[in-house]
Amino acid sequence: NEVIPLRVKLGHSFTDQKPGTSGLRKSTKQFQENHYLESFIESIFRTLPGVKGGILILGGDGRFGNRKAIDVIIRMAAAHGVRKVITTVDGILSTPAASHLIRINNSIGGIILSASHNSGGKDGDFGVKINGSNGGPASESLTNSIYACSQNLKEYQIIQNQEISLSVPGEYEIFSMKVEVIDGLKDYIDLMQTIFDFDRIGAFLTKDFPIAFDALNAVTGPYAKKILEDILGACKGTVKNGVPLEDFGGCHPDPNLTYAKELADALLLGNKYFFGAACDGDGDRNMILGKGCFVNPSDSLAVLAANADCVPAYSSGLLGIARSMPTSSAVDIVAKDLGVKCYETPTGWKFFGNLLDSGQITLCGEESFGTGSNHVREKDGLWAVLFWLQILADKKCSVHELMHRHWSKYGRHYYSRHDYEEISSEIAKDLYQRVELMLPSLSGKQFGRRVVKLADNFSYKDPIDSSITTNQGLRILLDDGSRVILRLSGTGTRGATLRVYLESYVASDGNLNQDPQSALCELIRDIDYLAEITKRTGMTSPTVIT
Ligand code: VG1
Ligand code: CO
Repeated sequence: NEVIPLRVKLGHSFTDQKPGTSGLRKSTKQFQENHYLESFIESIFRTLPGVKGGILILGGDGRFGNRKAIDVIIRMAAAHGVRKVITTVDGILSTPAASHLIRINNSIGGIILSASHNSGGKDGDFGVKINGSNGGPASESLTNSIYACSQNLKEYQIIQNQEISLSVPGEYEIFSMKVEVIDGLKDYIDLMQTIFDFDRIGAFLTKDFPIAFDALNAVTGPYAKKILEDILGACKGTVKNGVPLEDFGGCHPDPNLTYAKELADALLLGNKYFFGAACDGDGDRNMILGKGCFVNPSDSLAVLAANADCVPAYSSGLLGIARSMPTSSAVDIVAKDLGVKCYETPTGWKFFGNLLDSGQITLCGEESFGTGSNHVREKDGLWAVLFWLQILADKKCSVHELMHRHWSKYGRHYYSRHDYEEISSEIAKDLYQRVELMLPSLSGKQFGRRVVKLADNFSYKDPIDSSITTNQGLRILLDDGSRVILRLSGTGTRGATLRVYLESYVASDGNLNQDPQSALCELIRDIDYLAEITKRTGMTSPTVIT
């Protein structure tokens, strides 16, 4: 078995390898183009600090291309002098579990193969996410350097070798680099047991509290089966669609009311379950449902913060909280009540990293079904599910009751996000730029029956390293505390996606029982008028409402 390091010449450099909100995401077909993956990986290995002699964590969500990419990356890592690659059985590794492995193995970082909530398979998407040594998504400056490297890349280095087997745990050596294949579930599950009181959750689950968890044929299936069914004792069959499939069974692994419809129907229309949850492709997002009740992700963050004392790991209090800018201000009121600081960051988990690392915050979250804490440096779907179950086991009430108690204490932030997907990039750009140009003149002007207090393009100064990130979304803040925000997605792969975030607050003595879409109907109408969404896109309604 002769091992030969090769320098492979690229016919041309790839100029489109710019990572978005979360890694490089492209169609699977694009990634199948000759040398496309290798070009990006080479750029990572030339840019990431500590590659020579370092330890690298590697795995993915099991989508089509996962296995092959792991093979290529192992051989390229060997060629670049990496000391050890730690990967997992069948290459299955959720994003939060990868973050944990990076942290406990003193590694230089990790490569996670996933396009997250985007569909998978030959006709779907593939993606490569890069995480740094703190376990979190690479900073913008690092991904910019990787992108810059890829643009002029002429060749890459790889070891010619046979594939190593990922079917069972084991140790291998390739060109003096160690490859360790480990069980991708164990360390993560151990971590969960240090955070939550499993006995208490287990006792609650086995006593007349039937739940359903939908893994959407993606990465959380094996984790959820082990945790919920085997350890906590929830009945067999609690975990639906629990085997990771290369194409996610043709479904879209995005836990929301549109794409997790089966689960949503079971909870919102059916009578069988008291609690339901789903996670996305790579296991970092979560959707929480109660019987007849959908929990808005922004509210979920607020509820976790308000009830953190139910969880052993957080019982001594929270250091602080952070949310992304478009996330509703529901958690701000809780932070104020708890007497801790609440930070507002741009969209994307990488912006929480410095706050978590420096001990400024314990909890953080995004409106896009992402919640997490300082236990890892990624959002964590199953952790959020366990957090909810721990609260319910403690309060012994329904999700619906818990939400109502919360709103009658803090008031309710009616909130919704309207996504207009796959619009032509040009139309989206024009629409966005037009509103951006209007912003300076909006303040003091009428917005329907409200008045604009402030309108700007959000920028963020990191409180730890003072780095400044600009152009993070158009904000229209209104005189009654309502907000409308426009952003263009940084994770889509086809055309452009316009996101419209809508928020309106009703105090605790107001009407807390409205349907969010009707509570927000004026804002919906007024932003359509101002931004000419219908007129310019020809779409009379959003493609996804969350
Ligand atoms: C979206 C969400 C954002 C999230 C990102 C990655 O980004 O809005 O909140 O952090 O996806 O999530 P964008 O740019 O499309 O709005 V995941 O679970 O896809 O890694
Ligand atoms: Co994800």
